[in-house]
This record gives sequence, structure tokens and C-alpha cells, in this order.
Amino acid sequence: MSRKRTTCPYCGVGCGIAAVSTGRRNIIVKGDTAHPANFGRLCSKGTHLGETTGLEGRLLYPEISDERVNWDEAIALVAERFSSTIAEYGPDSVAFYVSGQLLTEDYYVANKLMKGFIGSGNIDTNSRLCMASAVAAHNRAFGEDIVPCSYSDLEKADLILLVGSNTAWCHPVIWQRIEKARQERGTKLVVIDPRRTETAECADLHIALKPDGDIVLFNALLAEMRARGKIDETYLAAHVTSPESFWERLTGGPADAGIDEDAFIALADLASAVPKMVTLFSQGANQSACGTDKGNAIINLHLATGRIGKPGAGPFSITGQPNAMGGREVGGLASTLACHMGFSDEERAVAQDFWKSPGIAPGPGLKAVDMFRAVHEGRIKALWIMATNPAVSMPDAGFVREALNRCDFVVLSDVIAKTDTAAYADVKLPALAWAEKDGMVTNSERVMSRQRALLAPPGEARPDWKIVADVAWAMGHGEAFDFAGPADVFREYCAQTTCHNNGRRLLDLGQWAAMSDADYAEWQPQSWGGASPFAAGRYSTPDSKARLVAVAPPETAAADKDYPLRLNTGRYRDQWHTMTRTGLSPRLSRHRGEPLVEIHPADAAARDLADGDLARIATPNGESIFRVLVTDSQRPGEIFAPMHWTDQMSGGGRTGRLTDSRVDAVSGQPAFKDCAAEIERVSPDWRAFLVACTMPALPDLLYWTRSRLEHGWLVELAGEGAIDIDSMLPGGTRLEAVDMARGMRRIVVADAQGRLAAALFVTRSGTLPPRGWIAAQLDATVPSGGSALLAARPAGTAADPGPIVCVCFDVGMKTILTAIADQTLASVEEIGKALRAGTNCGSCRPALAKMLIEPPSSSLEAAE
Ligand SMILES: Nc1nc2c(c(=O)[nH]1)N[C@H]1C(S)=C(S)[C@@H](COP(=O)(O)OP(=O)(O)OC[C@H]3O[C@@H](n4cnc5c(=O)[nH]c(N)nc54)[C@H](O)[C@@H]3O)O[C@H]1N2
Ligand SMILES: Nc1nc2c(c(=O)[nH]1)N[C@H]1C(S)=C(S)[C@@H](COP(=O)(O)OP(=O)(O)OC[C@H]3O[C@@H](n4cnc5c(=O)[nH]c(N)nc54)[C@H](O)[C@@H]3O)O[C@H]1N2
Ligand code: SF4
Ligand SMILES: [Mo]
Repeated sequence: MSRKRTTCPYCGVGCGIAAVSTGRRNIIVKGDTAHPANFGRLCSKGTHLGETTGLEGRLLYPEISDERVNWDEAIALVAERFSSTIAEYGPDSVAFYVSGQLLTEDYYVANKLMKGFIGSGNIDTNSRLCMASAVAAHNRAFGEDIVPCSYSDLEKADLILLVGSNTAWCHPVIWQRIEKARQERGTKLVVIDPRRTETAECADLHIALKPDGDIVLFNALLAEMRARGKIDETYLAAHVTSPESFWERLTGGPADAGIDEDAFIALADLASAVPKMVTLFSQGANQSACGTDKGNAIINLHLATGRIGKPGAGPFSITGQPNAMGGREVGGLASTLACHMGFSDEERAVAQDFWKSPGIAPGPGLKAVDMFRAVHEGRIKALWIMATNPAVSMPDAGFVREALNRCDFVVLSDVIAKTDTAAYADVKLPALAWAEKDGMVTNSERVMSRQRALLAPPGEARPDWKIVADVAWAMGHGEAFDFAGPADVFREYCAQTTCHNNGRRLLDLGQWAAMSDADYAEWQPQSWGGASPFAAGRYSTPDSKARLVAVAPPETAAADKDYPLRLNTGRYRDQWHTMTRTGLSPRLSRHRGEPLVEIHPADAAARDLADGDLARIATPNGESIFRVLVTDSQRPGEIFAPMHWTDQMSGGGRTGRLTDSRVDAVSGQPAFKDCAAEIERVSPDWRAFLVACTMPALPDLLYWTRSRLEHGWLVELAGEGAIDIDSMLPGGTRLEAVDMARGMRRIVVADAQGRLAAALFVTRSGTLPPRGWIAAQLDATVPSGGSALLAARPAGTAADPGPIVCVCFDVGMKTILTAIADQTLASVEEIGKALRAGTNCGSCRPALAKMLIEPPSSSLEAAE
């Protein structure tokens, strides 16, 4: 058993992992104490990676029209269809839609094939949905897409602003570093987010601004800093150019951002008190129709106060996916050519010469939303999707599904066989997954780390770069795609970053262009651009100066009488995107097992909605049913729903169908955080839950959702009319009880060995029992009589632990609240000592902190 160092495949923090494989498909995961991103820490997702490396649901063989074929056939068909489409309709009739979950080598090869050899700009990545506005803001301000900070700046700052970032849930190890800095040096924390998230709950100041109030807020803050004499005139004169009448255009005040004067003054007091300030921003800034302007509003404040390029200071856009940054580097976005080069004639000639390519892309290709529009209109006739699930994650996903349905030829490279997108694929190509593949990823602070193979390749799965290179060979471009392995690809990429560079671009990896295979194998995490790329005050513009960019707040949309609410969407702590991997983990499924719509009590009351009800969200794009969570952490008039649930996991909670495809005019990034919506109660005739070792095929239901258990599935159900019990239960010995008083029917099924195979609880009017205990009995021997099972609680008096909060040690909300009261626990540390909760990965610490202040008002806040 040897320990290997690799990198977490989830978020852009890019934590180092020290993993040991124990047996054929098992690994034990620990944080890598030597990695500069995490120094040994991991969050709940990283900690439970071992639960996702099995072969359940994997795509292991190539398929054409859902039939297994051999690789030669699959590659030949893809090459032939792409070549013939290009021959008949030209290079722009084909496209690649790729992902920040590809490794740098995969990305490099895909970009080279499309932009260099097919000769079209039509390769775009799901980073368009994620980072494109930050990229555009960087380019406008710095002349290059450079993140000016490192994580160590968070530990040197006196003030940290989090803008549109639920850091405690989405970048938990950055959060842990921030928390440590707060404890050790009293760093102040401000959270700017319309919702009172767990992140906001822990802050010194929460600015609950209105949606898209950021530009006016940052403009007003900059004007206030000027009034207080906090502008760094020396820095401005030496290193920054300002547009005409920049200062006069900073109009508007706190009321325009939807906040009161006191909150604004408190923010301005904090910002003017200390110069060492980091503003960390993510999707609340980027995913907006004015996302690029938001980025520049933030950067303007830092440039004008000289708070950039210095320890503990800077605007810090954090990346979402593990290799979002790597994709930006190689040119995975349709708007750049390669290696931070644009499409000028000079740059095109340089890239063409380097690649020795037959015909280089004449200009930028279609950005994601436009790309799917072109597919819908038949302008793009062959599409290859890699490592992303657009049938769920694109805005207006119903339209995207129509587009995929109409497309002549759809190829999908994925690790999972059944995804919502797979339903539309003509050819499915099995890719190696994390723990099997080798390559490089770049994290939010520009640190490049290796992902290393820990397990043998299963079935016939291949690395993504190899699949693309094989297709390139079959299309006749063999020589240029003759890579011996990922090290070969990486060297070529490093060499390309030096082309036509000579200091023009900070992205220059020339020092690694001749690295040996052994050095690549032994690679230690290293950053490009250094810890502080702008320390010398030199930017990547022709005059080496940064730019202030005048930005104005967006026009407020007129209220829509049919859709008076605003729908905001985002993430849960323990689920990753479309759940293809985290959905396999029983522990991660415990935190929030159902898609909830969060709504303010006043909006709920006006619609006769109570906590735990089901409700239908409707928008101009579509509708879907969610479980209601009533909470005053929402602003009145605004609702929030998670992005994660898919057709594989539920018959409801489909947020992608609801969001609309409005995009930022500069970056093309969709406005996922703001869509007109309405919500209404749905009243099913019956509600039920099922625990079952094997997931049954469900009949058509009003609502269902499933989540993983150690020995099967927990399924929540609701329907109209009669319930077709027999279709849901396996064969075996049935025990049944009917509780007339509570209108409840309970059935348990034992298999031939006398073990619990399934249990179903149905009610027409009453409350269903807690799921936790009975779910844990699956596959265990049914005790004689089965009365405990029918009661869904153990014989005797063991207390219900409530919804699980700490997934590492299985500690429930009720247990924690009781311990807080009985043992007068006063801190997260004391809870840890008493119950162990929060002492492993630490992801639940913000939730524990919240419980110390105020017990959750909703029983759904940490759902089972
Ligand atoms: N657990 C988990 N972690 C993840 C992921 C995951 O799927 N699950 N995905 C990864 C990826 S790819 C990404 S991109 C990141 C995303 O990480 P985050 O950006 O932190 O996550 P989100 O939940 O999408 O959105 C953040 C916040 O923006 C707020 N917001 C909405 N509108 C506005 C606005 O107008 N102004 C401001 N200031 N805030 C607003 C929302 O209320 C929300 O709380 O997370 C990464 N990490
Ligand atoms: N409503 C709403 N929608 C959103 C967002 C939001 O905030 N709200 N956020 C957007 C953002 S920021 C993002 S990043 C996207 C993410 O959205 P997606 O990229 O669609 O989400 P994933 O579920 O991560 O999809 C990755 C796919 O690649 C597969 N996969 C995993 N590893 C590999 C591999 O090594 N090779 C191959 N070939 N396949 C692999 C997985 O099985 C999965 O099917 O969603 C966007 N959509
Ligand atoms: S913070 Fe969590 S999900 Fe992100 S890289 Fe680290 S362990 Fe992985
Ligand atoms: Mo993302």
C-alpha cells in the first residue's frame, strides 16, 4: 500500500490529497499536509471521496446508439461524422462543449484540434457559466486574465469582503483559513449576499443587498473612500489610467443597493480603517447580466486605493471547478485562442506556426448559450460534449434539451453511463475518472498540481486527452497529435505559452517546456505568476498600466405581474453540481437529501405555504416542484433553489428548467442568480417515503426524490389518486400495519434471508415518522414480529437524533440542541468535545455556530 499525492477533483480550492489504495476499488483519503492550498485540511466532499470511486453507474465501454461497440468503431464514426459535416457545411458547423473538470492536458488537446486543425473557434467550456465575467473583468482592468492574489493574502489581510460567495459551503477550506485568520489576528469579515447564508451568519457584518445591487454599492463605497481621503493618488498616477470623468460617474447610494445607511456606514468604516483588504468574489458577482461590470467595480476599488499587488490586499476571484483556471490558460473559452492569446492576425499566425496547423480559427467562436442556440437552429450539426451535463446545468435547460434532440450528431465523453445529457447522445465515450487519470490542474491561486492515478483503468475507459487525440488521428491530423502521454502534452502546452511572449503575458511556463517525464511524475505544486503577480505595479497592457473602468448599475427590470418573485439559484454544502458523483455517497446525501425552495415567511404566508409543503415554482421558461423551507434568511420577494437535482435523482427540483438565458453582454455568462418567478402550493393526495435496497422503477408521480443510503435508497414520494404500492415494493414477506387514527399505512418487506429489503410509509393526512433509524436497518435481519420496524423506531426509548448535521460522526440536530441546553455548551469547540461533531472535516462548524445563537426554525434546515 503506497501513499500517493494527488488533488481533490471538486472545487477550485485545489486541496492536496494523500491517498492510499486499499484493495481493488477502495481508497483512503487524507489531506496532504505539504500542499500549499490546504496544509492537510479537507472539507466534507474531499473527506468522503472514497465513497465515490466504486464502479456503480460507470460508463465502461464505448456505445453507439446505446449499443456497446469497440473503440475503433466509435472513434471512426466520430471522425467520419465530424469530417463529413465540416466538408459539407464548413468548420463552424461543428462544436465542442467542454468543462473545467477536464485536466489541462485534455483541454489543451481539445482546443488544439478545434481551433488549430478543424479551424473553428467553436470550443467553449462550462466555465462560461462560471468564470467568464471574472475573466472579462481581468482582461479589461489588467490586460490579461490574471488573479492578483494568493490564499496566503487571506491570512495577511485585516479585512475580507466576500461578494456573492457562500464560502463556508462552496470553498470550505478557504473558509477554514479565513476562520483561522479571524481567530488569530482578528481579521474582520463582511459578507455581501442577498441571502443570510451560513457564511453570512458567521460574519462581522452582513450586507443583504438587493439582487445585482453590487455595482452601485461598490461605486458608492469608492466615492465614500474618496470623500474620506483614502484614494492612493501615488499608485493611481504611477500604475493606473482612468477614463474621462470616472469620478463624476460614481453616483448612487446605499438605498439604490437595497440596504440601509447604517449598514453602508459600517462597511465604509471597516474599509477605511485598514489598508489590507481582500475582496473575494464568486458566482453572486459573475452569474449576472452585469457580471463583468461587477468584477470591474470591485477591481476599481482596489486599484484606486492601491490595495493590490501588496501582501494581504487585492480583488480575488475564486474559481469554481478544479481546473477552471487551467481551461482559461490553455484557451478553452471560445473568446481566446490559446495561452492567453487573442485572435489578432499576429497571434493567429504565431499559434498556427507553432501548431503547424492547416488552417487556424479566423476568430472567436460561439459562447455556450449562443452555441446551443446555433445547435437549436441547425447551424451546428455535430456537437461533442466532454465532462459536463448541459441538459441540467445550462440555463433554460428545456431549450437545451430541444437543441440536443434536434442535433444530427451528439457525442458525449463522460464517466457515468446515465446522465440527463446521455439520453441525447448518439455516441458515448467512456472516460477515466478521478483516481484513474493523470494530469495537471490549476487552482484559484494559480498553483498547478498533479492529479495522479490511484486505481487501474476500469473496463475500456480512456483518458480524455487520448480520446480526442485518437479522433484527431482518424481525421487525418495524426502527426500533430502524436503524444506519448500527459507529460508530452504538458510540455507542448508550456512551450506554447512562450510563443510571441517576451514578457507580454504573465502566463509563461517556458521553464517547464523541456521537463523530463520523471520530473512531471514527481511534480510538486507550483504557482505561475508568483504569489503576487502585480507586486511591481506592472500590468499586461501596452503601457503596463492597469485600467479603471467606468461601470454603471443595471436598469431595474419592471415588475412582472405574473412572476412577481425573483429566483436565485446556487449550491448545497455536500452536493457537487449534477450529483453524478456526490449523489453516490451516503454520507454526503445526509446533509440535504431533497431540493428545497427557500422563501421568506411573509411570501410563504401570502401563498398559504408552510414549512415542509410542496410547491411549484414557475418561471417564463418552465416549472418544477420543490419542498418548501420557510426562512427569514431570504429577503422578501426573493426565493432560492439549489442547482443539483436531475431526472436521475428526482421528479422535481429541476432548477435548470426554470432559469433563463439572459447573459452578460461582455462575457456571455448567464444570469443564473436572477429570474422572474412565481410559486404556488401543490396539495398531493398522499405523501410517502420508501427505503429500499434496490431502487424500483417508479410510476409517474407528482413528486419524488431519491438519496443514497449505505444499503440502498431513501425515496420521498407524493402523488395524486391511488398509490400503486405493488410497483414500488420487491417480492418477499410483507408485514403491514394500518394506523387509522393517523391515516398511515406501513409496510415492511423481508427478503428470503429474513433481511429488511424495503419499507414503505404512506399517509394521506398525517405526519410521517423520521427516516434515519429505519433507513439504517436496510439489509439487517428483521427482528421477530417487526413491530419496531413498523413503528420506524427502535424498541425502547432511544431518542431520535434529528436531521444529521455532522456527516463525519453522524451527529443529529436534536442531539446537538439537547447537548447545548443540557450541558450549557457555549462554543463550537465545546460541542466538539462533547459530541465530536465538527472535529473532523469541519464543514458543519458554521451550522454548529448558528445553532449556538438560534435553534433552526425549520425542521428542514439540515434535512435527513
Ligand atoms: N458544495 C459545493 N461546492 C462547490 C460547488 C458545488 O457544486 N457544491 N461548485 C463549485 C463551483 S463550479 C463554483 S462556480 C463555486 C460557486 O461558489 P459560490 O459562488 O459561493 O456559490 P453559489 O451558491 O452559486 O452562489 C453564491 C452566492 O451568491 C449569492 N448571490 C446571488 N445573487 C447575488 C447578487 O446579486 N449579489 C451578490 N453579492 N450575491 C448574490 C447567492 O445568494 C449565493 O449565496 O462553488 C464550487 N464549490
Ligand atoms: N441554476 C444554476 N445552474 C448552474 C449554476 C448555478 O449556480 N445555478 N452554476 C453553473 C456553474 S458555475 C457550473 S461550473 C456548471 C456545472 O455544471 P456541469 O458541468 O454540467 O456539472 P457536473 O455535474 O459537474 O458535470 C460534469 C460531468 O462530467 C462527468 N465527469 C466527471 N469527471 C469526468 C472526467 O474526468 N472526464 C469526463 N469526460 N467526464 C467526467 C460527470 O459524470 C458529469 O456528468 O453549472 C452551471 N449551472
Ligand atoms: S475545499 Fe473541499 S471540495 Fe474544495 S478542493 Fe478542498 S477538499 Fe476538495
Ligand atoms: Mo462553476
